[in-house]
Amino acid sequence: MPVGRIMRIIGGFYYLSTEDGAMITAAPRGKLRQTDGIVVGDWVDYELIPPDQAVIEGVIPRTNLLKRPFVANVTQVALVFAHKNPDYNYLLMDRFLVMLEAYQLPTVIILNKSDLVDAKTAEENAEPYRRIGYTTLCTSTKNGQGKADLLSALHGETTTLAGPSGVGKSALLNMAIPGLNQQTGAVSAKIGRGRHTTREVRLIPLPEGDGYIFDTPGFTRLDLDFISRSDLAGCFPEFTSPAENCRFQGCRHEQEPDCGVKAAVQAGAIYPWRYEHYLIFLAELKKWEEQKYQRTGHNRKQQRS
Ligand SMILES: Nc1nc2c(ncn2[C@@H]2O[C@H](COP(=O)(O)OP(=O)(O)OP(=O)(O)O)[C@@H](O)[C@H]2O)c(=O)[nH]1
Ligand SMILES: [Mg+2]
Ligand SMILES: [Zn+2]
Repeated sequence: MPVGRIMRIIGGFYYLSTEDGAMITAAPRGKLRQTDGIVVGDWVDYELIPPDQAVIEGVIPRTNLLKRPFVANVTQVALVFAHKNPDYNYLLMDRFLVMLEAYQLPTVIILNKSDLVDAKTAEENAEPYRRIGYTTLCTSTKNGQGKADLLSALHGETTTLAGPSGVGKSALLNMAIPGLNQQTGAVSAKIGRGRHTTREVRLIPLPEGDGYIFDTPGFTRLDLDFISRSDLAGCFPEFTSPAENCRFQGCRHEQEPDCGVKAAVQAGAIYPWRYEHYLIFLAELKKWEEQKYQRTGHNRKQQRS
């Protein structure tokens, strides 16, 4: 049976790319539809209904399935932020990074709109993340800066873009892929945020079979409620080695004495703002866990009466 890849899902229609690169529309077999089990990025078995339609018979087991963005079979994530317009926001950036670390996929950071800041500011924005160990590119779709770096980062991978609305994800794809014409939308001057121009996930093949890339809708709100408090420190890669010096196993690097992470902050080996962001997320998770506990406790009481 032939195998194809799901490139878009629009209004219940599945757009499938065949082995020879043709695009056909497909419908899932009844029982597949019920399980709601087809995601952009899936490889599927299909039966061709000539000339250009297909019935999807089954989904080939995925290597992974991300929730936000909602995509399947990814090999790396490119996190896109803008140096300016919308304002560069370290806290939101770290929030995204924590989510991506939890996915355990290689992550590249792209700081776009370099044309809107001077070279020194761009470098100051990128430097900390390079030091932490992330490959960090500075790009501009207005003057072509970083295009070669971007292409080499995408080479051979199935990359998903992630990031807030309005940072230039779709514009970057238009820069990377000749002839592509993804819609882009101006950032609102009034609220300083993107307008959610990209509405659905789309998988796009790179030229010459060089890989794939997902364009995704931006999101600005991101709750980390799917991470447990004990896993949070593991989402800050630079905490790992200092945490080996903590006196207590399971140290949360909060109030505990003889904490290796706090010592590393004091010694200047961990950026104080990264540690502050860790504490902010930790407090949020605590609140989530308490709320969840109260809800389940409440349900139990209701059941008893
Ligand atoms: N100055 C400048 N503007 C850019 C650059 N890249 C994109 N833009 C502009 O930023 C705005 C948003 O770009 P989009 O590509 O639509 O942003 P997006 O991240 O795809 O946004 P959503 O689809 O809403 O998630 C558009 O007006 C682009 O023209 C850049 O490098 N420099
Ligand atoms: Mg877009
Ligand atoms: Zn500690």
